[in-house]
Amino acid sequence: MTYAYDDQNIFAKILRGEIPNTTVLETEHSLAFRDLYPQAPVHVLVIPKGAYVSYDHFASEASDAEIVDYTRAIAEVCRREGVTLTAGEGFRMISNAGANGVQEVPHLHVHILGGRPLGRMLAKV
Ligand code: DGP
Repeated sequence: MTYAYDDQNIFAKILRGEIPNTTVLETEHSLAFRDLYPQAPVHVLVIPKGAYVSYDHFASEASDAEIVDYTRAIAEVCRREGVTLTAGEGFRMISNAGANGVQEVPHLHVHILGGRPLGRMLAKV
């Protein structure tokens, strides 16, 4: 079973320069930009430039270079946004996948949220 990637998703369009974004960081294999509908004072999305749907897709099929670049990009975004434990008050990372994860955009993205206390991880439903 292979992962199906839809290259018409909104983040693929951002990567192709078809839709504008507010970039926080760009590296060889990754792009970080501000979420259009921020849910906290800091709300940055970090995506790999490769065509990966979800974190498990990326973690199983990306090259070592892509994985290192992406992981370091996340650390650099945390540093630039002032939410690290060395300089700030912490953050939450979320990566939604598929229907149960309520993923709206089918290109891997990690949300980095911070700048205020974020409450418990999951609301009771
Ligand atoms: P998720 O549910 O995890 O797939 O979250 C998708 C996020 O993407 C959501 O927080 C809103 C954000 N988003 C949707 N469209 C755009 C867009 O065109 N630009 C930016 N910057 N963010 C977007």
